[in-house]
Amino acid sequence: MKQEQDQPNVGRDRLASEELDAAERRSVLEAIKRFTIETPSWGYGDSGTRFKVFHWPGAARNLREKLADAALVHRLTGVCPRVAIHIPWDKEDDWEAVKAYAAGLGVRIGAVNPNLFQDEEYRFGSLCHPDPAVRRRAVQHVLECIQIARAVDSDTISLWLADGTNYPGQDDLRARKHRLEETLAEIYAALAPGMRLLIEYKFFEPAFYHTDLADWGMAYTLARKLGPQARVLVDTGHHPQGTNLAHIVAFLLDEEILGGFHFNDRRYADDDLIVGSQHPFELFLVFNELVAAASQPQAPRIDYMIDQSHNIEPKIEAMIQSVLHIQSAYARALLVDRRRLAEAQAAGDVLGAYRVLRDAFETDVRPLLAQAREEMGLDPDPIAAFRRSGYADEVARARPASKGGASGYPGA
Ligand code: PSV
Ligand code: MN
Ligand code: MN
Repeated sequence: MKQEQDQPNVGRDRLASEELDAAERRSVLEAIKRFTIETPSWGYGDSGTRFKVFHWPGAARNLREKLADAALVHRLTGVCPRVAIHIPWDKEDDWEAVKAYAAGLGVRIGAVNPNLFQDEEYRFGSLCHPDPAVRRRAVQHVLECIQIARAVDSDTISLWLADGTNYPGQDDLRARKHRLEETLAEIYAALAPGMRLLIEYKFFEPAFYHTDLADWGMAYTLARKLGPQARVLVDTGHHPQGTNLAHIVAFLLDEEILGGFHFNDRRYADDDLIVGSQHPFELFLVFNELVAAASQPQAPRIDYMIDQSHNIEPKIEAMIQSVLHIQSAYARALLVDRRRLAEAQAAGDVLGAYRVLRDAFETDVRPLLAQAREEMGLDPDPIAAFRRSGYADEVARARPASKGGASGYPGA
């Protein structure tokens, strides 16, 4: 087999002039500028673990404050124009006014997430509950979220279920599946034309014997049965240890059923730590699959959302840091030399192919990202700009601590 001859052990810097011509560099820069990330309202409020919710001085206490913080993240990064909301955490009476308020700040509402886990009635589940009256309540809540989405001009309902059981025999697993199919069909039928239903899965927590929507295969099956407006959402923290995320992403992309992401990182379980902070190479490999699929003629719509609830760290800065990590993984994936990769793959050059990925991963993309920001009229260093802005002190003064303000799952 042909081994690569011209690869010095020092690796190849993809940003070096002889590696990347001006047109390629320009197209990478433009892609970085176009790539947007949705931030979660619940990431701006106080949240914590089941042991303690630490108050962060100035943490947002209501939807308007969350939108204001999210708008700042957008102003500093230029790529976060949408904010996901959770209902009823973010419930308001006048959605027209919320829409106008958000627009005035330069952002808009993105995915609407129904809470199907916080009511007493949901002890044994929501859409899968054995009691039809509880299932009705859960369906009604999602239908209300569809109305809210319409009112704020959002086209996305993002559904995660806490449903499951804790003990063998607690409920009939197939009956629960049938109930879920029935309730989801009713929800799907109520979607507005063009609206998307993103189905998120998680293999454990808060239920521990079984979770009704445990993995991508179950989400895939339900989405396929429902129809083209249903898609699978991959939350990067919702898999057993050792799962190959890039493979799942490639598979779902190829089946044209991937609809979106909830980004976060973890070391043990659904830790909701800053995306890319623990496993940056894994995040890069996920983006490598996304970039490879984006060059296909029918590039799918994928919504890139952050789903993190910061416990001990400053919330706005953590959000900006998360955005920077995602951008850096994306930029590196854009730099993968796909021609050389294909050649190495065809030649059976296992380590040559690996090094093509590694070269992109090890390229320092910070100057490229700084250039993209400067071209967008932004400070090249959003963290420094945030720290200089005085916003953190300002909100710490203006927002006295509120008990049990915005909380995030779990345990808040
Ligand atoms: C559940 O763990 C989850 O990932 C869902 O996406 C919820 O919407 C979110 O966390 C709430 O924090
Ligand atoms: Mn999630
Ligand atoms: Mn989660």
